[in-house]
Amino acid sequence: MITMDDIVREGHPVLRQVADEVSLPPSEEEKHTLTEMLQYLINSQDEEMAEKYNLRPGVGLAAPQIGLSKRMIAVHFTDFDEQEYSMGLFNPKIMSHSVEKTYLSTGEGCLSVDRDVPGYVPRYARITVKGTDLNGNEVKLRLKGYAAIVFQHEIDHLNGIMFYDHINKEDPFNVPENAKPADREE
Ligand code: 4LI
Ligand code: NI
Repeated sequence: MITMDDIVREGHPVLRQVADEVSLPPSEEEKHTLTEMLQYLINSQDEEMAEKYNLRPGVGLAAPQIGLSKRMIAVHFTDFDEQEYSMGLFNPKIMSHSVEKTYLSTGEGCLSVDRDVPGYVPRYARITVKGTDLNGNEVKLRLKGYAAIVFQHEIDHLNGIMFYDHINKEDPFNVPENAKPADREE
């Protein structure tokens, strides 16, 4: 079982590496690891499990965050419009994106970052993502709002990018051009 002890924190070089493509079909070990990543997210959102094992809640996790430089991400959340996303993806790729941007008015957090980094993180408002799921099926997702933000945050990890790299250094709460808040109350 993955716990916070397995989560690599900022400063570790793996978080700045461009992760390797997973050669398809993925190995049983790769599928097992991605399943465990997804299970971490599920456990972290379960109050009893989170308390018992000291899990910080998350909705997304990328393989570099457990020290593995491979293009694998897991997500587990319900979007504003009640759409559920609970999946592992190998080699996720943003095929296209909107010009319009969005951001969380609350800012973003990351399991690999043990501090609050205030500011708006500009993200594309709409993206199309392709990847391969845990069953080996190719999937194509059209995402907007919160879902688009979560996938972009996780895919960034595969390219060595941290959420705060996107925050305006001079004016962290400057509303990005072309942007509307994605907002969600939690
Ligand atoms: C408990 C049980 C307020 C502050 C609101 C908590 C179940 C921030 C938001 C959760 C913020 C769940 C989240 C992310 C933010 C903030 C991630 C709480 C878990 C909200 C997820 C990857 C950015 C994703 C919305 C500095 C660990 N997650 N909140 N950002 N939730 N969660 N991110 N922002 N301000 N990070 O962090 O999983 S994309 Cl579900
Ligand atoms: Ni992160």
